[in-house]
Amino acid sequence: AQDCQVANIPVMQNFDKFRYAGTWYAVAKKDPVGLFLLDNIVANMMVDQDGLMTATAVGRVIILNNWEMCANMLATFEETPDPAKFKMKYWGASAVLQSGYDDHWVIDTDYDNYAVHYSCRQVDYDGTCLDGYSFIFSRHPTGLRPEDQRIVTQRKQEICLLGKYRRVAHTSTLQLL
Ligand code: AZE
Repeated sequence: AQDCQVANIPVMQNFDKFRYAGTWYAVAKKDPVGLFLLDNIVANMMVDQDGLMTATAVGRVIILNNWEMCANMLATFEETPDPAKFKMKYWGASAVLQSGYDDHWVIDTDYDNYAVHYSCRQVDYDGTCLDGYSFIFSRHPTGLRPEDQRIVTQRKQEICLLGKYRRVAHTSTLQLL
């Protein structure tokens, strides 16, 4: 989808939510407008016996008047006709945190090393994304393996976000998950 139409963005084929389960470290992110997770972002995806996908996520945030805190987030996922495209209902363990209902698309993953996530919050009149966010996840807190970097760069380009990412630091001395 080099035309950058949200509707044409290619997602993971034959997505397997059971293999997607487990811990993912955000190694890079493209921010949306407004408040967002800053760093030390770790997501833990789960699938229960009924096949319902849920997640927890943590990350450092700064809310209101420069108040820094660890965001403990929870999410449930609704399936759509495309197995790689979910609707994510999410909320904070604390009421001061953000809650919402976002797309959660899996663009690509090998399940064992990397995953490229995408969420467009607002589609523009021309069909491109006006406001959205994306995470590059790794199974390894140390980052992506060199052999995965090439694939991830290709995917960033296909979702029209090449050059829009910041690295996500993992510097917390706390065990987050
Ligand atoms: C995500 C995947 C796993 C579950 C969740 C995710 C997203 C969380 C946020 C949290 C924002 C919090 C803010 C607090 C002030 C995609 C990592 C819930 C977007 C801004």
